[in-house]
Amino acid sequence: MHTEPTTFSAESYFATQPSPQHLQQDVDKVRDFVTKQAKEGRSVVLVTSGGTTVPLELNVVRFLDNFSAGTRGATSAEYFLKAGYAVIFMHRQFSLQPFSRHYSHSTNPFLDFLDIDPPEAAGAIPRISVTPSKRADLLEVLTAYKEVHARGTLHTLTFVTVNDYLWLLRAVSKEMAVLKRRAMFYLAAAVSDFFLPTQKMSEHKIQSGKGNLSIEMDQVPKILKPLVDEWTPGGYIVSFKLETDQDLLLPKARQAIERYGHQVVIGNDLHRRKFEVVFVSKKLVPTLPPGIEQTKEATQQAANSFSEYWLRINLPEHPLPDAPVKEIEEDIVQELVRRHTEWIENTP
Ligand code: 9Z3
Repeated sequence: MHTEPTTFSAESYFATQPSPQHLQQDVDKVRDFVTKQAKEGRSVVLVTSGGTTVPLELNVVRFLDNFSAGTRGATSAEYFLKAGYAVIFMHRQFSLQPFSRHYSHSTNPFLDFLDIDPPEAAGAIPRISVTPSKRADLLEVLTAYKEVHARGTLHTLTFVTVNDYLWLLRAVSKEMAVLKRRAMFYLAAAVSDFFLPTQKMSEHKIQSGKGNLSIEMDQVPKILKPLVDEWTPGGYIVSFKLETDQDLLLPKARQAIERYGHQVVIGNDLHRRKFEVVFVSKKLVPTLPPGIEQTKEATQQAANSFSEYWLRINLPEHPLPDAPVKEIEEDIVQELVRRHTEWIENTP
């Protein structure tokens, strides 16, 4: 079936695509969380994490997915919490989460950490204990996890489809607008560029009898523009740009900054993302002392140039099984916290 592609603006998207069922309940909880954090004087970061799906049928059997395990988001959330931020962790259902990520089912199954001790008396229930070699690591993660829960600084939300993601992002960012400069957005989720509007979806499972399958998808509206201009003016916005062609990384990151006018794009190459990223931002036009005027050319040049900051870590080629491995997210978050703090202090 061939239908004309529709060009969706953010406005026409939300006017025509259905909102997720639990949106209002989710928003109410986010509002309570933001109010509490604002009262306690904390900065709040929205971390988005994991890939979005694009269902092909209304009774969904098949869907398109975006690559992301959720490592970047879950790991960064932990470092933001450590730095004193409150975190709204908006992630793809079943992708990695802060703290529990250390014991994910495939890489570090937690059942392998537990021992069954012999019962103390006949008929008694056997005790379960943690394997001695794993205790120190578990204690560290568990302590941080319990502290965060006691302070109430982590709030978790889930999405599955790109539609859930867009509705939630808009609603959460509007709630965060009250935080003004204390709100940070760390958009690490891998978001589909294409989607199938509900009006064009087949109700039932697409049948295979007709031979080839061709589907024409529409473009997901560029959501960063209204996020920057309308939903949360004043927030510090960091988006990620993922490429597989290293040569496209800088041009695409610069293009995003130019188009949306937000604070930072972090560019990462799919295969190098665990040890190398680049921060791209617009160069600030320097404020000159009173009485001194900058030439037109110099102002123009400064406004058109980008600052690029490469962040790299050395990863061991053959890491030892139990040796701690440096995580690049620690340095990414440290750099962002520094920039955000400076930005809060220096902007009127
Ligand atoms: C990223 O680039 C993330 O860093 C990764 C993290 C998805 C690579 P993992 O979860 O991977 O640790 O396995 N996220 C943003 C990807 C994205 O969809 N960006 C859009 C784009 O590139 C703009 S928002 O066009």
